[in-house]
Amino acid sequence: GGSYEHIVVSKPATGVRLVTLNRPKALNALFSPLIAELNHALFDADKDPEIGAIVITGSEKAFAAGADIKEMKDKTVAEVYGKDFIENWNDQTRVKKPIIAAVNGYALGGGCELALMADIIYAGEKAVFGQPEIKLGVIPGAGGTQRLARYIGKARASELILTGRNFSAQEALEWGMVAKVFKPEELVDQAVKTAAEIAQFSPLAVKAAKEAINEGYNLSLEQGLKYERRVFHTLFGTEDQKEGMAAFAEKRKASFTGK
Ligand code: CO8
Repeated sequence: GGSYEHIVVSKPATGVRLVTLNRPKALNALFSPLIAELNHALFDADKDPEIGAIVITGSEKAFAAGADIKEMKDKTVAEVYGKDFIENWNDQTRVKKPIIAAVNGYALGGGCELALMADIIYAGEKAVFGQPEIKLGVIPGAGGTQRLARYIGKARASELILTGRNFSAQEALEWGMVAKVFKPEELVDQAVKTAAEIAQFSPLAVKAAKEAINEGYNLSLEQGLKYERRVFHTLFGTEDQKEGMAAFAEKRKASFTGK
C-alpha cells in the first residue's frame, strides 16, 4: 500500500486486509482523493484470493468526521448534479467480501454513512455517531435517510436526522446498528479477529451469505426466502460443501479451498 496518500493498507492476520483512513489533520474528513484510494484498496482486496474479509477503521479520535465541508461548501448544483458528486462514494457496497467497520471516535455525516455501508459495525465505547447534515443546510447524501431508517427504525432515524444530534456507541448497540462494543484500544484487534474467523470459511459460502442478506433488503420476505433457497441449493455444487460436511462427519476441522 505504499502508493496511497490518505489511507494505510496492511495485512494484520491471515486472510484479512486492514484499511486505515489516515487524514488525521482533518479528522479523516472524506474527500474525493481519499474515497478514490479507499475504493481502489477495497476492490484490490476483493480480487485478492488470499483475502477473505476486510476491516475499515480510522483513528482513535475519528473514524471519519464526515464529507469534507471545505471541499463542498462552494459547489453549485451544476457541479454536484452535473458531475455526480459522491456518486462513487458507495462503491464499498459493490465489494463481495465481508467488510467490518471498526469505529472509534467520530463517525459523523458521511463517516456514519460509510460505516453503515459495511456488513458489520464494531464500535469503541467512546464512538460518537451522528447525521449532522441538517445543521449545514443539507441532508444526508449517502444512505443516512435510507439505510439508517431501515436499520434502526423510522422514528429513531427521523429524530436523529431532523435534530442532527449525536448518538453513542451504546445507543447504536441497543438499536442493533452496531454488533458489538469494545474498549477503544481493543477495537481493531477484535475486528481483525472476527475478520480472520470469517476468512477461514469457504469464500463461496461467505460470498453467498453476504449476497443473500443484502439482496433480501431489496426484496419482499417471500422473494428473499426464494432467493436464499436458490443460493443454498447452488452451494451443493461446491467442493467446499462436500468438504465441510465430510469434516463434520469425520470429526475433523474442515479445510476450505474456494472450489
Ligand atoms: N470537513 C472538513 N474539515 C473537517 C471536518 C469536515 N467534515 N471535520 C473536521 N474537520 C477539520 C476541522 O476543520 C479542523 O481543521 P483545522 O485544524 O484546519 O481547523 C480539524 O479537522 C480538526 O477539527 P476540530 O478542530 O473541529 O476538532 P474538534 O475536536 O474541536 O471537533 C468535530 C471535532 C466535533 C468532529 C468537529 O470537527 C465537527 O463538527 N466536524 C464536522 C462534522 C460534520 O458536520 N460532518 C458532516 C459533514 S456533511 C456530510 O458528511 C455529507 C455527507 C455526504 C455523503 C458522504 C458519503 C460517504
